[in-house]
Amino acid sequence: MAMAEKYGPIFKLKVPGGTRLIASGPELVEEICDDTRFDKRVGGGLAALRKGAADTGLFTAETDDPLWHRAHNILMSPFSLQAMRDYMPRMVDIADQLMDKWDRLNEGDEVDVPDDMTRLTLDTIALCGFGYRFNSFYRDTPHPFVQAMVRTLSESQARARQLPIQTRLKIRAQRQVEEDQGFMDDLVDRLIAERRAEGEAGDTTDLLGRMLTGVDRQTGERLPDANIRAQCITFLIAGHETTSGLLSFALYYLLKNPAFLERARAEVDEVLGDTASPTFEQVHRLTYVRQVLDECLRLWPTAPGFSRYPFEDTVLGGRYAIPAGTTITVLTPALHRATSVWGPDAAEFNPEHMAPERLAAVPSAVYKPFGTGQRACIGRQFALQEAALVLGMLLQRFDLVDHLDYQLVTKTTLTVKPADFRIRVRPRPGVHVRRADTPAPARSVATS
Ligand code: FDE
Repeated sequence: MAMAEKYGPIFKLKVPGGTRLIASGPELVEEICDDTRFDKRVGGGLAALRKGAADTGLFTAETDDPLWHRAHNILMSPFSLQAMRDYMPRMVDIADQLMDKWDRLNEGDEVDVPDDMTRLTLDTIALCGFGYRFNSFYRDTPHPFVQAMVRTLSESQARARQLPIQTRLKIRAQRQVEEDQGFMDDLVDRLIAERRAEGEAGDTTDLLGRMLTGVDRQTGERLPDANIRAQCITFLIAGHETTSGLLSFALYYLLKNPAFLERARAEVDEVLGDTASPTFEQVHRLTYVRQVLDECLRLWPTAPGFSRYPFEDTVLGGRYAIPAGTTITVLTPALHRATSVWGPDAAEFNPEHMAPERLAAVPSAVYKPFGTGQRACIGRQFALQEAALVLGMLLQRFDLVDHLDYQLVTKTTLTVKPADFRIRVRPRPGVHVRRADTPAPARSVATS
C-alpha cells in the first residue's frame, strides 16, 4: 500500500517468482474489471493446491473450464436468498455458542477476538455447508481437519513465494501436504457417502444437499463427487478466514469509535429488542450495521486483492501497454482509499462513506471487496448475513472494553486480520435476551 502511494496507479514489483503488475488507480481498475477484455488469473496461494481439473473448486478453476460453469450454475441455488433464509437457524446456533462463551467469562478474562471469530465462522460454514460440527468452541486446539487445512494453506502460500526448485527439494513438506489433503478428502468423502446413503431422507437444504441434488439448467448435468468434495473444501477455506477478519475489524473499529458504536447499537436495540434468536427479516433490517461492515471491507477488504489478465494486447488508461496474458493484481485496500472517490477522509473509518445516497454516486468498479464480474465472490450474501447477525447479537448483549489500548497491527496470510487483538467484554447492564426454544437442526457424524 505504501508502494502504491509512492509509485502511483500501477507499478511493477519484482519478486523471486517473477515480475508482477500491481494496480490500484480507480480508472485503471474500472478497465481491468471489464469481463470482455480481462479474465480472472488463477494464481497465487490457492492455485498451488490444485491437483487436477475435476478436483478443483470454484475458486481455483479456470473460467473456460466447463466444470466451472456447471458448478457455478448449480451453486447459484445454495447461495440464493431462499438458501440464506434456510441457513438462519444454523447461523444462530453457532452464534449462540459464541454468546454463551462470552457470557460465562469471569471478570478480567480476556478474549482473543480473531481466534473466537475464526471458531465462529468455521463452524458456521461447516454446519450450513454440510451439517458437520467442528465444535471449535469446545476445543482448545483446532479440530484435526482445521490443522490439516491450515498447514496446507501455509505451505501453498510458501510455494507461491519460492522458486519451483525449492518446492521440489522440500520432500517432507510435500509428504505432509499429501497426508493432509488425504485426511481432508476422506472426511468430506465420508460426509458425501453418508448423505447419499440417506437418500430421500437426507437434508436437501444445506449446501451439500443442494449440490448433490442440483442440476445445471444449461447442460442438464450434475456435479461429479470429486468436484463436490473440492467445492466443500473450497467453501471452508474461502468462507471462514475472510468473514472472521471482517468481524474482527468491525469490532476493532467500533471499539475505537464509540459514537458509531452507539449508533449501531441504537439500531440493534430497535430492531432486535430482547429477541435471543434474530430472524432473517430482522437481520436484513440492520442497515447501519451493514454500513459498518461495508466500511470495514473498504478499509480492509479481508481478501486484499484479485488478479486478472487481458485476452489480447491492450493499453490501459490510454498509456500503459499490457501484453496479452500479463497478470495484473488489483490491490483493493489501496484502491479503496482513493481520495478522488471517498473524499479527503478516505483513510478514515466512517460508515457514512457507505450511506446509500453516497454509494449511488460511486462507480461500482471502485469498491471491490468481493472481486469482480462473473468470478466475483459467490459467498457474499452468506458472509454479510452471518457478519450482520453476529455483530448485531454482540452489540445487543455486550460492552467492549479496550483494556490494553489496542493499536492496530495487521497480519496477512491468505487474508488480512488484526493481529493480537484482545479485549475484555462485559454483559450490558440491564439487558436480558429472551431465549426461544427452537433448537436448530443438528446432525452429528462420526469422525473416525
Ligand atoms: C471469490 C471471492 C473473491 C474473488 C477472488 C478472485 O477474483 O480471485 C473475493 C475477492 C472474495 N471471494 C472475497 C470475500 C470476502 C468475504 C468475506 C468472502 N469472500 C466470503 C466468502 C464466503 C464464502 C463461502 C466464499 N467467500 C466463497 C467464495 C468462492 C467459492 C469464490 C470463487 C468464486 C468463483 O470464482 O466462481 C469466492 N468466494 Fe469469497
